[in-house]
Amino acid sequence: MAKSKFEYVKEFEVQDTCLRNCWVVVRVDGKNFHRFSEQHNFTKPNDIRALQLMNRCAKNVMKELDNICIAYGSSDEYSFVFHKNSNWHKRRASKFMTHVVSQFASSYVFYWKEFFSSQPILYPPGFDGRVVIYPSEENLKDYLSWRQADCHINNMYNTVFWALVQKGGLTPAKAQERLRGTLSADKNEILFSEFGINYNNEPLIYRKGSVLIWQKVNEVSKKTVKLSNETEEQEVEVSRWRTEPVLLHTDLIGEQFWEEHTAILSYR
Ligand code: DGT
Ligand code: MG
Ligand code: MG
Ligand code: MG
Ligand code: MG
Repeated sequence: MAKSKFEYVKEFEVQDTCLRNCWVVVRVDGKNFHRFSEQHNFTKPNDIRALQLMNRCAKNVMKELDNICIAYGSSDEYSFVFHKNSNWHKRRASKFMTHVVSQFASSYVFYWKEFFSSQPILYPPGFDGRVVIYPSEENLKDYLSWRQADCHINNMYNTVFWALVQKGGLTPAKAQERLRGTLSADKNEILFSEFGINYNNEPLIYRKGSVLIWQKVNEVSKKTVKLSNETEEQEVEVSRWRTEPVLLHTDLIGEQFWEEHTAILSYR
């Protein structure tokens, strides 16, 4: 086919191929969720509906896009890991990033009502996205450990902070002052001695964040069949194995998780 004289503009597109044989991480993060969470009356410090909605969106991203082997989320962010052998969209960074962020954002609005039945969504939320490539498994595991350590530090701080404000009657400024310079052990102690809260008994989803990995799940459904030697139809249960994103709230830090789930990073 003859080319138009405008064809040359295509040459202005730049290459943004992610280096081969590297893990590609796309992280999305809610835009100004400080405001979004206030306006939509998220409970503090954790709103279970908001976290479950994030997990629902991430599940959709994993199912709609190719080659995501693990995802990790907490607060208003989610990280998606594309397998190092992925050749999806010729490994173009812009494709990885824009597909993840748009699929995530539309899912957030699409699934909102399933989790916030009595709270209408007041304006369209936005998400930013970034791509980071990690050349070794160690780097990738350290990346995920970093996000989980961040989840832990923030959650512990927020749990004590809001206990001091909501149960202890402190102003936010006073609570902040009280916590300045405190270590993890001090925060545990405040929670336990002043509020009777054992931090280790707080829900895992808050303390560890959420992990999504592919696992075989047995799906049982009912089917009506006509048996060959009978005229009447009969309802039978059929089960089949399907690979689905499965949600875990577990430690990624340390080797145990990776030893128990070797399939995540193995060749596919
Ligand atoms: P950004 O990301 O720079 O556009 O700005 P933000 O405001 O999204 O800041 P970020 O991402 O560092 O912090 C997340 C905000 O989202 C933080 O203000 C707390 C809020 N948030 C996330 N999850 C929850 C929740 O479960 N409950 C409440 N109350 N707030 C939450
Ligand atoms: Mg931010
Ligand atoms: Mg944010
Ligand atoms: Mg954030
Ligand atoms: Mg097209």
